[in-house]
Amino acid sequence: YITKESKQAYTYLQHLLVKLRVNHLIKVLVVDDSVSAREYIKHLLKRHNYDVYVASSGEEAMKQLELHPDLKLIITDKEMPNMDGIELCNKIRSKYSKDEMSIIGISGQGNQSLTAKFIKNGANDFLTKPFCLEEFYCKVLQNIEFIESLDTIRKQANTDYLTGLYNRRYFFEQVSPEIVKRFDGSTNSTLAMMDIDHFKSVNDTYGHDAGDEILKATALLIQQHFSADYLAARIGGEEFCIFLDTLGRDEATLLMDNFRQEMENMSVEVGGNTIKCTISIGITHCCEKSFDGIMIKADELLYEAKESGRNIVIT
Ligand code: GH3
Ligand code: MG
Ligand code: MG
Ligand code: MG
Ligand code: MG
Repeated sequence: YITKESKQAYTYLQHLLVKLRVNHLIKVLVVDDSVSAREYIKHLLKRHNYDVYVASSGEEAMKQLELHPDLKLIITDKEMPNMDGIELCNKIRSKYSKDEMSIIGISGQGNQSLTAKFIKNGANDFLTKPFCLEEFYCKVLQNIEFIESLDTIRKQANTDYLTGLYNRRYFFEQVSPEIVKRFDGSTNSTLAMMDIDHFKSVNDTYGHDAGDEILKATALLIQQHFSADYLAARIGGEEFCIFLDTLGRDEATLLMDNFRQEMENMSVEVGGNTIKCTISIGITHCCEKSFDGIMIKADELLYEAKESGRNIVIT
């Protein structure tokens, strides 16, 4: 039974619980050659429910990083035998940039230029021992939030707002080099370019909002139809690309044709209307040398599909 006051407290607790649960997913690595220092920092982080990993040397830290490339924060001591904290920062930065993983350097008092040295070598922040707990937690949170907001921005920049699929920019900038590599003929690779048929008339008949609903439904159908090992992007208004990497030529073609059929069977209810659409598909299989070559080939086949009456897969 919740009164008005207790409701506020309840909301606050809920909010807190969400925060605590989220922290469980945030990986933090503590690097210190001293067991007591390591365990103390681990204990502090555990109190805030972070997912904590430890390393007693720079070498061990690098191994942990390989096992957990999704670490959000590394807190490292300065003085350590073999590889010190500064060298470790350098090593980490040769693999992981400042905007995907934060580093906080820790050292005892006495060396004023150490802060700058840590930052110059790739640390995001610095703590001097002995530090007060409030400062510790503030810096940990701030540096994690920095990485998380960049993750969010990156995700938004790569995602098509309407459908939630990858967008054209991600597909052309990030995925294209990978596609070219896979298209070397040694593996089965398929690139399908698809375009909804007579989509302009959907907009003209039922309105632009109804058209948007069709695009969303198409994206959902893609996500349901292709289970694993596929990449889907909306590369234009009503144009989509699917990259398949594990199926042979015939299997991939069949899968695409099944999708075409599902699209034909799909009905979308918008504002009292039942709207149906078909889709035309052009498929390139392996052995094109460049990304442009792959895309031009798929586009030509899509054009052929349109010319031969639409609602068809051409390979
Ligand atoms: P075809 O079978 O030859 O592909 O004909 P089509 O009408 O689908 O092709 P056309 O290129 O003439 O028209 C595509 C239409 O898609 C025109 C454009 O207004 C619409 N469109 C592009 N982006 C969006 C969008 O985000 N939402 C909506 N609702 N419509 C869009
Ligand atoms: Mg030490
Ligand atoms: Mg089009
Ligand atoms: Mg067109
Ligand atoms: Mg079209």
